[in-house]
Amino acid sequence: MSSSVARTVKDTVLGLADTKKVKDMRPDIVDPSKDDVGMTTDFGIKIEDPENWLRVVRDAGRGPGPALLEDHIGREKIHRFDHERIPERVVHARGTGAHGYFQAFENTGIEKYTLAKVLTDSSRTTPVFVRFSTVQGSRGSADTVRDVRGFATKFYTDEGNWDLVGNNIPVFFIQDGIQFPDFVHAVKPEPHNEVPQGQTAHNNFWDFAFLQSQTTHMLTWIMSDRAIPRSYRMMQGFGVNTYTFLNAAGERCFVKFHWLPELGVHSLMWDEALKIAGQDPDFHRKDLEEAITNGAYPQWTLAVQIIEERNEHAFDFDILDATKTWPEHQVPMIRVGKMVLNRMVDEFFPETEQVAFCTSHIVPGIGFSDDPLLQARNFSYFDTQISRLGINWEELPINRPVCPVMNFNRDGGMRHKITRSTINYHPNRFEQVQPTPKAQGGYASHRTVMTGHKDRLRSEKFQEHYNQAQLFWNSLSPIEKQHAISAFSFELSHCDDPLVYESMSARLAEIDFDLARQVALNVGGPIPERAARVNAGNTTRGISQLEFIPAEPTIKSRRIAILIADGVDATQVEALRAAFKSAMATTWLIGPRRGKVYGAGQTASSSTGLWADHHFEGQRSTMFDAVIIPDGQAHVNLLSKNGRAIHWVREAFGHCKAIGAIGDAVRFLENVVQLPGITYAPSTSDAVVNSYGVVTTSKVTLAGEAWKLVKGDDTFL
Ligand code: HDE
Repeated sequence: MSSSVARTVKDTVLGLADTKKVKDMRPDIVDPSKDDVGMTTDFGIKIEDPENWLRVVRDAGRGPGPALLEDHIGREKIHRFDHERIPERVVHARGTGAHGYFQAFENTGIEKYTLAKVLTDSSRTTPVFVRFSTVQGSRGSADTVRDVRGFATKFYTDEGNWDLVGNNIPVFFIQDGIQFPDFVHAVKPEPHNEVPQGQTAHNNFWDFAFLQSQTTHMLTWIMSDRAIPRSYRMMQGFGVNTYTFLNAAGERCFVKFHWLPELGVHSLMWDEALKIAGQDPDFHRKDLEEAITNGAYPQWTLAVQIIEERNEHAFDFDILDATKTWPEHQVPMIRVGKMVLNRMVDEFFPETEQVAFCTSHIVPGIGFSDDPLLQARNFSYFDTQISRLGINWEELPINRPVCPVMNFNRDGGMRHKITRSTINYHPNRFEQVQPTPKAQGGYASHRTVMTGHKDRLRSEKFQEHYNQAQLFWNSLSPIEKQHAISAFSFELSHCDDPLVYESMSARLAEIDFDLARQVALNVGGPIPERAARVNAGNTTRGISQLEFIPAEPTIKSRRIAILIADGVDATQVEALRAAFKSAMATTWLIGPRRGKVYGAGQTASSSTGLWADHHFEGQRSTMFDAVIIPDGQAHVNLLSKNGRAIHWVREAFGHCKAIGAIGDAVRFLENVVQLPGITYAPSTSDAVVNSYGVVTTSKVTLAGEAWKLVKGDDTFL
């Protein structure tokens, strides 16, 4: 009964999410809450007893004897269980996904470059499925580790599936796909002891990183705050590789894809990320689910950078080199559409685990470039799906296109489709299944003249590895630089081979003298006397997270804790909750115990009281974006004697969170918690201001959303 009620609510909330893809999958959905059949085996016979194996009963007094292999029902159950696991993804094993849609903006002018209808036709809504992931850790690893995040989008277009398989960082470690297995072996847990999990902080990774100086630019990104996002919803996404667009006139240009999050780009602090990894390893997974189920649908703008074919060689870097960005001051962004995620999956395994992306899945109007990393990816993704899911993986509900599929590919393990025809080849005497001419939508590769000789090499510009690492570094704000210095120091401290940490900290002098000196001091590397190369101080746009603060900061989907104890002003708490709810933030009452907490004048015997969602230990400050302490003399007295409550607020302060106090609670902050640098509002006001934000009874402003980018006070952690 209760589950069918929950189900109805979910469907209503997500009514808008009925995209063509969601409808396409509907026949495959079974719903036990609507079951009118009862329990059956996989071959459909009704089961009478699923709890007792078939046994030999010798006589009534002695109880049952041996279990019989004959029990086909018991055997089937065990067989199915024994084979539940499939290989996890060789990289990006840990992830979560959601459904949504993409819609092109009007009048973008993008048809000048591409004939891809998904990008040019603003009247269309294209269903999407997005899977976010970490890279290094296995399926059960924690969400908040320092790592690149995968951002893979499957567009179910009317012209076939387009998979934009990107990351939250615009460059990659290596330039040529032939090195991918070496890179992945080096980054993954070491082979002798399978350590460490969900971390790059080990000898083998930094050994490879040093020996392959092409990694340098990427290293600066993963040691920045980008590698510890606050939420998947607050990350940029990048296609990374260089693709091509083809327009109706047959002209080609080069393109890079970008996702810009509506909520801005925000990160955790490192101390916070470390703690959350233990306190709630599913933090990002739950965050996505919480936002979508509350109707705060995450949204991104798709933007492209375009370089016309004639300008391919006009830059001092090779535009096909995946370790380079196209700096925004040189190549501007064109915003082409928006993506909204508005529906969680019904079941994790058949959707999120079985979704399979392929960079080789492109639609007319989009093509590849000669980027050697992309070419290798085009081979690798299809190949890995065969070992993960079998050759018929494209028939699985989550993977199959929403447009017709018709060809003579046949058979193979686990074929689902049944084709009614005497013909399974082309050409055939009945002219069944004909190719489509380009003019009517057939995919045609760009006609390109090719001459050359076979060789294994990279172009000259691929040999330059430090310019953009330095550009990135220079473009960070001072506090972002401090965070990156700490990150390099943490990682290299975990390398115990001096050859590794000494050589790598010396390499940093190629980027910046100050960076190299501070890291060397921290980790015991050789202290450089001068920079290894001149730093002219060039900067570019689109690097510092400060640039991604939304013009109108919002607390939509933010988690706000209200600290309470007995004697709190319950009416005020209710008012706070209502105000935050109307701003689409979630509020959580944190008290001395989970259960009833009584406001001034309320008693256990009356039916009044507030329900605390968690006790102070149950959910730490790390789980929230802001904390507010309401008025109430007795409650403030109780909080003042509670070490955990005091630490709660101090830790929130250390993590640069907005903290608010009302009435008597101001005294708690001032005299007991003793936070430095706070301007206490006049006693008549209900607001408290600290350098990290403003909290009033109706509003939380997270210091212009730059709140994580000031240096936290370590002494409070
Ligand atoms: Fe991947 N990558 N990759 N990768 N990658 C995989 O495919 C590979 C690269 C990315 O949520 C695998 O289905 C090669 C860059 C994401 O299911 C595998 C090379 C970027 C995901 C594979 C790269 C990515 C993967 C493992 C270098 C950012 C998760 C499982 C030539 C643009 C997709 C799978 C999901 C997954 C190969 C480099 C992003 C083995 C050979 C660059 C987001 O095929």
